[in-house]
Amino acid sequence: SGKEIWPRGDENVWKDGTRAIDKDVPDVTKSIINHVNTSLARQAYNIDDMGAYQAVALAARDDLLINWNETQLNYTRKAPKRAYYLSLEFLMGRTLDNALLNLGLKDNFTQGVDKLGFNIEDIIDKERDAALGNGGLGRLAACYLDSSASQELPVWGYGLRYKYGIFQQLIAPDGSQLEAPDPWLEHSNPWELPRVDVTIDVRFYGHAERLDNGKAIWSGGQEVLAVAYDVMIPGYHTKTTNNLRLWESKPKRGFDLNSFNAGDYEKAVQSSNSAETITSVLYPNDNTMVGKELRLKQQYFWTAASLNDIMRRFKNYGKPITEFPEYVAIQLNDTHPTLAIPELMRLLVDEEDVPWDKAWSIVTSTFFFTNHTVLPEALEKWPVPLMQHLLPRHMQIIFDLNLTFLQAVEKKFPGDRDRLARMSLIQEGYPQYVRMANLACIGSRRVNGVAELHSELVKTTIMKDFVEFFGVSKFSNVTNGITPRRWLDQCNPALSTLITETLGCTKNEWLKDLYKLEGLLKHVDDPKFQKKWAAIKQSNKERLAHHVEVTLGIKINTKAMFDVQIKRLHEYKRQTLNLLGVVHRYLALKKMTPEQRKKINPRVVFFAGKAAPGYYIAKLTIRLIVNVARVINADPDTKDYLSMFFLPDYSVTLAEILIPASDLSQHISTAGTEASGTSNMKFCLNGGLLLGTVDGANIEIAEEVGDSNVFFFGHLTPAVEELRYQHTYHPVPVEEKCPALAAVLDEISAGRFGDGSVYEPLLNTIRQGDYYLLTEDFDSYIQALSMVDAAYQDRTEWIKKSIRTTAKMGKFSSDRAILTYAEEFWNIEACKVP
Ligand code: T68
Repeated sequence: SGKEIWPRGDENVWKDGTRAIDKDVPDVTKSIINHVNTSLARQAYNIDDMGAYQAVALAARDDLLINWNETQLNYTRKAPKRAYYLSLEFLMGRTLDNALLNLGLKDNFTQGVDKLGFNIEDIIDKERDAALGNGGLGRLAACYLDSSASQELPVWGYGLRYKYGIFQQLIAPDGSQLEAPDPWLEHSNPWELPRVDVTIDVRFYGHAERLDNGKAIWSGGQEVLAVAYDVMIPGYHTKTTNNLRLWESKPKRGFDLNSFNAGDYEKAVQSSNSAETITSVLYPNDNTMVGKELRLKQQYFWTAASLNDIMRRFKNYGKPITEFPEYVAIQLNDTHPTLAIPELMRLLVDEEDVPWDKAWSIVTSTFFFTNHTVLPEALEKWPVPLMQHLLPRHMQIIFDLNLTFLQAVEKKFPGDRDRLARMSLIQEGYPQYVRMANLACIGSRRVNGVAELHSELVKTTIMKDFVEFFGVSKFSNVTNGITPRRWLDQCNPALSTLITETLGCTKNEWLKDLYKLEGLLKHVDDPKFQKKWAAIKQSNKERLAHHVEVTLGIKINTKAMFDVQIKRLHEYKRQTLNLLGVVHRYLALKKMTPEQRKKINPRVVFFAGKAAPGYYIAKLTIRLIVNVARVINADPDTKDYLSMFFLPDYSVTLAEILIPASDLSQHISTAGTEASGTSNMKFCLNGGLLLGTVDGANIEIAEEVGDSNVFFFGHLTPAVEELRYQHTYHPVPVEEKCPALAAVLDEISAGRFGDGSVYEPLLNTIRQGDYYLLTEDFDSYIQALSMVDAAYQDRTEWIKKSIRTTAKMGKFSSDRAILTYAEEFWNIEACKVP
């Protein structure tokens, strides 16, 4: 297999011209100056930090591109099996620092930039985050791309090039969240490569006319153009530089010339506007389904463009279509790309003339499906009338698949009508709905959850019937991971250096085999090592305090314990529990004498996170956090012992400052609701201790570090269902169930933190129904917080716990996770660039 590819003209001239250079410092400065002069048309006397950032980025990009080209050529030549990661979200954050570290050029660039009169950290700080994601799901996709490239795996990402990423969060004077657009492409983006020659036609609406043998012709409607933008994904210390292809929507034929010529200019641009709208904005919801037509359009636009592109590349291999699954594996990141399943059926049956049953066997050998949540409100379902209108051919295919599938279910479980109704791809009613998880499941070779507990819950709840039908071996677990390059080496360089010195291997070695961190264990009891460890944490806390002082104008006591909860605002994540815990602590402090207070260890509690713009209770939670913080931080009796901050506009970049600075982080979802969590891993990797419920990946973290190094509290998953039943059918007032919590709620209602009536809807979620069981977990939460306090008193013991925690994080490298996908699901191998 594989292809011989020859250049035009003299091969040696070509080779010579494209030879990659290991840039030394003079090469770096030359390259930067060249970009200042030519790409930016500026000169030494009129270049500012922003201009310098652009020139430095272009200089780094040159190296990425040479590697990227070689990598892609190598894939074309060797024609390996490839995997594609389809995700509507890639939460990349900044690129420059990561690119320089991966290229091994950070030191030379630091020196070069210095010679030109700039500071590398200031330049790095000019870059805007690429925030094309909401939270964990999108950041996971970004970590997986880093690991794929670092492990030299032939993996491409496919997503959308949103013009606006996740909204910017502002805090209004009354404390509530305001949203502003995120026009991240305003200053041009050096990390993307427009591929105006790579385009795909995508059809919407129109009609589908059935022919013989299950085939059909889909015609009419609207055609939109998908244009490719390629983003380079460098591996760590390897030539392999993979591709993330993002699609932008464009009108197919400029504007409508007929209307234009008739003088109706407005109508002439209307269709072009509606085409461009498709990729204009990322939907800002996390763990909830919002059934908007434009969102479904995004999903189809992206899956159709990606699949056509994949098919075209496969055809270049020159293999028979039946071998498609031997060369292509496609991972579906949640149900968002599920339309890829009927789309591949359409391509095979309608366009490639493959018989229906053969097509289905190709499809079900190609796709793999990752589920990220068992929350009912997040499970995607689309109204049949909407899908019929937008995608008439796909609706036919789904109905046809459903018929055959239900016949097979009936055969295996004769007469079980309830089972048929549950398993059907269609939920009956007015209107009917298409159940995307059911479709993703039957169309995929394997289905996986993202942590052990979550994968068990997938099998026993939402996919129970499917386990009984397909057998349990179709369902498995791949615990999430994080890239230690960004989440340790890049965000915590001092700790990275100390680890390298201590382990006695190169940085490259432990960053690519994170289990090597266990080597730190022999140094746990070494006082000199402990001191260095503690000093790094301290300086990271000072860096955070400095950042808060510069951005918010507030001074922070860096001797206090830094206690951090940063994640999307969601009732199931229970930021409210944390907040109410802080109020409880505040009230207790107020009751103490000054002498008693002096014995208390000061604590600073940080919150950050965005709320979906339409999520009323989540937004109210932010407002209450901000207003409680104002009162607490201004109280002269207590402010030396307790303060609290809500840091606006949480982002990957803010996380990179917060995570290395945390002594303690909170992951306190109601048991059974957080599929995995990944920031828990990031905090622990940076030596922060974990306070959490027995949920998601917290459980596996505790298994690794040992129960004595984490703080667990709260009810376990099996109890949750029964407790909810009790709350619904035999409710007990909060005053009886949990007096300590009732007292806190009463203080808020009484107006201690501003007009209490504003917060009644939030407080009532606890007083009535209490779906997320705060009243059940509050007492044990407060108890866990006291244990944290006690543990922090013995600082040496705390530092030892911190070292042990980092040392046991090997399992949570995204390299381990991606290699599991590669070996157990995709059946692909590393494809090294010679
Ligand atoms: C998260 N899910 C899980 N969803 O909540 C988290 N949802 O436990 C897990 O660690 C992470 O995925 C990675 O597996 C999300 O982040 C979304 O962002 C989302 C976006 C759109 C629609 C639904």
